[in-house]
Amino acid sequence: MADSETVPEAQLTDGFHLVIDALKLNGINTIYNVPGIPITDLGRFAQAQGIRVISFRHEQNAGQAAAIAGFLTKKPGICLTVSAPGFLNGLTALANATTNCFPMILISGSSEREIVDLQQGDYEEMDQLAIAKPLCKAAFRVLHAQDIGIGIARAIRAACSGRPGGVYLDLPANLFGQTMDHEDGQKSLVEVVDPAPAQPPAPESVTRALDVLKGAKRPLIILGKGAAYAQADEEIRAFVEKSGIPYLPMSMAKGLLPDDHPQSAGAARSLALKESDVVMLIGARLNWLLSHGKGKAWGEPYSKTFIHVDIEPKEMDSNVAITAPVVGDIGSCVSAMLERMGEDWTAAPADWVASVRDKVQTNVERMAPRLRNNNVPMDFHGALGALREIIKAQPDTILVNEGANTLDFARSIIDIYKPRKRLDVGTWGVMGIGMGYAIAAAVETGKPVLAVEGDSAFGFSGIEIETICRYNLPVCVVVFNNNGIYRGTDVNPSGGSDVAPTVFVKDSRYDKMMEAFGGDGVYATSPDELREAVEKALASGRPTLINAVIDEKAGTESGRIGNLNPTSVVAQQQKK
Ligand code: ADP
Ligand code: TZD
Ligand code: MG
Repeated sequence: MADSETVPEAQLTDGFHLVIDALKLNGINTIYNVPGIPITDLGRFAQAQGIRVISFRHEQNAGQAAAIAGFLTKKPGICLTVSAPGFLNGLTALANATTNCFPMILISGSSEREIVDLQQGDYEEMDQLAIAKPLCKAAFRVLHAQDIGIGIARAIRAACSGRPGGVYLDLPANLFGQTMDHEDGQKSLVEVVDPAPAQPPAPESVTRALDVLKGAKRPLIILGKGAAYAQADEEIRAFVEKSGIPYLPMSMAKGLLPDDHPQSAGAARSLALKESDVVMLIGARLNWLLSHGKGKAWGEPYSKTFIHVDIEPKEMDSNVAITAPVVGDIGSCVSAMLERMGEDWTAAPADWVASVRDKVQTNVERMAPRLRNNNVPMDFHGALGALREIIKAQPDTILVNEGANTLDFARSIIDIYKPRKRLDVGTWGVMGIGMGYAIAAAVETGKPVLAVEGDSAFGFSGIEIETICRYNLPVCVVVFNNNGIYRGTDVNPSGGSDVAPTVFVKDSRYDKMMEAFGGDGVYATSPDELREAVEKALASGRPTLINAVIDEKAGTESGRIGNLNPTSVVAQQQKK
C-alpha cells in the first residue's frame, strides 16, 4: 500500500488553461491583444501553449486585426482586452466586424458580477455584456469554469454561421482562477462540428433567378465582399465566365476575377449601373455604397429587376423589391446555378457586352497618360500609377487602403488580380483600420502587405508601426502626405492663429516615426522615387514607411462622396 505522500494529487486545471485549450481545440492559433488585469496571464499562458499572441498598443487596432483575420480565414479572429476602457476600445472593432459581416470574437476580462450589479465601484467596473449586446451579433458571459467549453463553442458558432459577425464573450476575473479536475476539464471542452454549415438554396429559387437572368437584355453581376469571404473562388469565376455577363466588383471583391478580365465593367461603373436592366447581386448589399439600388445612379426613371444571392434572408427587399431572391451560402448557390445552366446557356446579349467593353477601353485609355506622369510634388494619379505597376508585377501583395482621396483614387487606379488581396474601410468607410488590417494580413497569410494610407487615416492607428517592427512583419506603409484631411490648403476663415480644422503640420516626416522603431523610413517626392522605395521594401520584407509628398492642392472635399455632406444655408448666404 502506497503511503499517503506518494499518492499523486489529482491533476487540476484552471480557467486560464480551459480557455486556451478550448480555443486550440477549435483550431484557433492566433490572439490579438493588449495585456493588463485580469488577462495578462491569459496571454502569457497562451503563448506558452503555442498560440501566437500579437500584442498591440491600442485595443481598437488589435480588434481591427481580429476582424480582418476573420475575413481572411473564415475562422473567428480573437481579440483579447482588459475590462471597461480596454473593452470599450475594442468595441469599435467588434461593431465594425459585425457591420462588415466578418467573424470575430472580442474576449474581455471583467469585474465580478456581485460588485458590478450593485455598482460598488470596482477597478475598471462596467456592465460590459449589456453594452456589447446591441453592437454585435451575440454576447455571452461565462461564470463557471465547467462552462468555458460551451461558452467558447457558442461564440465560435455564432460568429461563423449564417451571416458572419462579431461576438462578445465576457469572462469575469475570478473565472480564470477557478479550478477543476484536469480530466473533467478536458471532457467539458467542445470541438465545434461544422461551424458554418452549407446552406443550399431552394431549387425553385435557382430556377427563378436563372429565368430572370436569361430574359435580360442588359444583365449585370455585382460581386461584393461576401463573395470574397465565401472562398468559392473557382465556382464564382466559372459562373461569371459561363454567363458571359459583365460584372462589377465592390472594392473588397476586386481580384475575385482579375481586374483586367474582359468581362470586368469596373472602369465603366456608371454606365453599367445606369443602363443595365437586370442586376444579380452576389454577396453585396444595396446600401449607400450602391446608392440603395435606386435614383440617378441607377438610371431612374427606368426601373431595374434584381436577383439577390445572400445567406441572410432578411437582406432581401431591404432597399428595393427583389424579384428573384436566392438565399443560401454563395458556394452552394453559385454551384447550383452553374449546374442548372447546363449546356444550353445562351451567351449574354452581344451588343450590351460590347458597349460595356467599349466604354471600359475608352476610360482605361483616357486614364493611362495621367497615371504615367512624374510630377513633383506628386498628384494622386502619378503616385498611384507607380503603385499600380508594382501590384501588377507582384499580385500576391495584399493592399490595405484607407483615407478619402487616397482611398477613392487607389480603389479605381490599382488593379487587383487575386481574391482577398484588397482590404479597406468597408461598409462604414471607417478610418483606423490601416495598421490592424496590415498586421493581421501579414500574420495570417505570410504575404507582403502594402498599406496605402491618407496622412489623416494613418494617424488613427499609426503607433502600431512599433508593433510591425516588433514582430518584424513584411509591411510597407505609404503615407500619402497632403498636409491634412482631403487637402492641406484650408485657411482659418476668422483670421485667428489656429490652423483650419482639416489642416495638419506641414511637411510632417512620418518616415522618421518608422526609423524611431528600427524600421526603414523613406522620403519620396516623385513617382519614380516612390516606385523604387516600394520595390525595395517588398524585396527586403523589412518594415518600411514611405512618406510620399502629395500636392496639397490635389484632393477634393470628402474624395468621391462629397455629395453626402449636408449643406448649410448660412454658409451659402455668406458666399453670395
Ligand atoms: P460590399 O460592401 O462588398 O458590397 P456587403 O458587406 O454589403 O458587401 O455584403 C456582404 C454580404 O455577403 C452580406 O449581406 C452577407 O450576408 C453576405 N455573405 C457573407 N458571407 C456569405 C456567404 N458565405 N454566403 C452568402 N452570403 C454571404
Ligand atoms: N473618423 C472615423 C473613425 N472615420 C471617418 N471616416 C472619419 C472620422 C471622417 N473621415 C473620412 O471619412 S476620410 C478622413 C476622415 C477623418 C480622412 C481623410 O484624410 P486623409 O485622406 O489624409 O486620410 P486624403 O487623401 O487627404 O483625402
Ligand atoms: Mg490627407
